[in-house]
Amino acid sequence: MTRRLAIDGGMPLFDEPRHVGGPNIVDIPAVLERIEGVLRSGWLSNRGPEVQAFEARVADLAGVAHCIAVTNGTIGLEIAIRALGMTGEVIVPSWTFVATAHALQWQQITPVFADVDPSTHTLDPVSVERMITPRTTGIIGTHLFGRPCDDDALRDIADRHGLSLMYDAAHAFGVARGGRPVGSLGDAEVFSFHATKFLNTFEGGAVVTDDDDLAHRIRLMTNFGFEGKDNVTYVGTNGKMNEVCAAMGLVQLDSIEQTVAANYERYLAYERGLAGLPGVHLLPYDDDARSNFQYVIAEVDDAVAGLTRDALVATLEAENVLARRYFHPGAHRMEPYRSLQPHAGLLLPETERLAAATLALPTGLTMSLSDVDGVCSIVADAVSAHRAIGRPDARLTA
Ligand code: T4K
Repeated sequence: MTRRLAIDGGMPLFDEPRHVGGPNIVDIPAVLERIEGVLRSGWLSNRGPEVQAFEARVADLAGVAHCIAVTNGTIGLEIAIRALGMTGEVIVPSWTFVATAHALQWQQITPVFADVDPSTHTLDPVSVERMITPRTTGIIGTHLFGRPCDDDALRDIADRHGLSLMYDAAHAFGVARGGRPVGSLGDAEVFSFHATKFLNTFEGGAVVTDDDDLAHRIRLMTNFGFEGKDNVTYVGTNGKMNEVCAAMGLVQLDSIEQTVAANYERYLAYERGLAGLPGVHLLPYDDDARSNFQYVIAEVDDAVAGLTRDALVATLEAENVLARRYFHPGAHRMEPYRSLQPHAGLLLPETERLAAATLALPTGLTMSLSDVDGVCSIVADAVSAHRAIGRPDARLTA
């Protein structure tokens, strides 16, 4: 017997909101202790011992020689783009968080949007190659939702056309592709350690690379261009991570295996709970890739499910489940790109389709397994209620 959904006047299944992006924090006492040590040390910023230790561990996990810890992923993208000498046009997905495109536009570089492969939600190499013009200087792929880009194909394109290849790895810390850790794939890669990410340092990020000269430039740019106490050799900004964030990161690094295990358990619970549901399926994880399982992404085929993605999100919201329509409507439909490139969508059929069909479901340490079961039951009830009526948006328009 189907429960009366909250959107139809029933009681919400959850009293308190269940969020996408709830922070993963395994050991709060250890965080507090380490932060107290920083506060007592008298050294709070400017690449102190915590940042240096954090950088060494991130570089090691990413399988690269250099890590430069930064204030957030967006600053990391901006600095890496500049340090790589990208100008003119750079090819990026539209199917990503808008920061990927903004990091280019912010420095008067045109983001040219390429389409994605729907099986991974990452750049489609065929579409990338089509977008290359004489003004193209680089490619930035996003390892979206922790799914690594097709690095072999993108590297081949970049090499043949003499382009820089960089990755927005905001979602992919701890991920590996065919045994190679994310971080070691592009000329440079950028992690985000925002509160909502797999590894969080409150706010934070890192640029990682194997290239000694590039790392040197990035480090200078992150600290106003200072090379020594009063010697400025480069135009720079202030992108430095502080000691408290690094302390948080160091404690969090100790528990990444636990976080992966918890995420994986929740992913499997969603897989079980949604199995066989008509028109709703999860974006699978590639068996060949090591993952952090940080994102549970569902796609709704409204013709089969009997309800649209938006109707499902509204149904969940009424039950206090705050799923997100990441990354609707696609960067090309956000300003300033919508005005500057009004026809971009014509070449992005998969992006347009995914933008209408995809939602992120709450997972991570703030969600219990029974919470996950509850979310699955709401989805199942919503699908059966809508299929019974046969009108995809019935409850939104009622
Ligand atoms: N590239 C990609 C592919 C990215 O996804 C991001 C960031 C970046 C680059 C840039 O990295 P950073 O510069 O941020 O380091 C959030 C985050 O602010 C953003 O970091 C993240 N991507 C993006 C996917 O999500 P919003 O606008 O969705 O944030 P908000 O406030 O709506 O929160 C998202 C969810 O998380 C909500 O359900 C509430 C929950 N939440 C959030 C915070 C801050 C918590 O439960 N606790 C918290 O402390 O952008």
